[in-house]
Amino acid sequence: ISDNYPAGLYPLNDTLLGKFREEVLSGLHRKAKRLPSKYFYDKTGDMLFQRIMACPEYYLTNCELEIFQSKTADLAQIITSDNGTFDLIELGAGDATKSQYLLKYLSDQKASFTYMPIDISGNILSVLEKRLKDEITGLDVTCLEGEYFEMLRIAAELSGRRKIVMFLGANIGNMEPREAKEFCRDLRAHLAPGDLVLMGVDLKKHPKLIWEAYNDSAGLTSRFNLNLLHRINRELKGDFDPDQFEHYQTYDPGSGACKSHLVSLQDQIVTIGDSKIVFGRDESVFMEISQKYTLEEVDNLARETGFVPVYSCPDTKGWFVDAFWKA
Ligand code: AVI
Repeated sequence: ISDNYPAGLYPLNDTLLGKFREEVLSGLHRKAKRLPSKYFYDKTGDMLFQRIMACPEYYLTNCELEIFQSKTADLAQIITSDNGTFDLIELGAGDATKSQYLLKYLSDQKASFTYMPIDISGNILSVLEKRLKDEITGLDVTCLEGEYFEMLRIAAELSGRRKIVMFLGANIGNMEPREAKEFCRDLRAHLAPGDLVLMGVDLKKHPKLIWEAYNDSAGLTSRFNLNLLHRINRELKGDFDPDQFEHYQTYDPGSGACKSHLVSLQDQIVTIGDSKIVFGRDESVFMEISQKYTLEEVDNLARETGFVPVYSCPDTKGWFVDAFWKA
């Protein structure tokens, strides 16, 4: 994930474009073809993701919003429980839709802290900084533009206080469980004993609800996936015919793996730059994992990666959790 980049960074610079090409081609040359979902987020992808978050089937955003709006005092209490000063760091802050409620509450309580949003897009950060400063008087904001872990190192140097690191929105779910573990271990290595993590995780629930969240009736998730083919055509000189691919979603209630695929509707050869890729009819390309966990599995993930789970804050339906882990 450290070389991941969040929504809003486009067009890609030459280095990132080279990486994009390399990852797309190596994924499509594998026996079981795959494409990296981190590239979903170009301008159209960002817009589609905003629309997904607002669509009736995609419950995740509302569940986490409910936690931040109605359990603000609980969250704030854990953060301020040791009476010391702290800094609040958010990985991939985006527009801080959820965390702003916590920031406002802590600010109103006269807590002394700096909010440090980390994002690779300076543009997003400057918009965020202006908005928060306008809406929350006296809020101390230090934006950190760059890779998550590199910026976390800088945050630690700047801060010298206890760090509260938020990683919200079920972003951890877009990593395979093995990658998620590696990410959490890396995160732990960047923290000091006593620091806290607030991790937003989508929970296992009735399989139909999960499946429908990724098969919305307006077809937005399908467009979100197919948009990557359009992006490859535009940025990597490809000639995909997106009409010849169909979105196919699976959810395995046992493992909690919710996976999206694109299925080739015919035998076809696609050119990307100088490379030719052969697709058989019905062959699928694995696009994205949105891993779901039980509360117990969330606690286990914490323990296996060097944290102590301290407090779980689920929404009222029990569909989503924001969990505090202590380093
Ligand atoms: C960003 N991420 C947590 C979303 C998810 O639920 O996995 C991305 C997404 N993919 C399809 N719909 C939403």
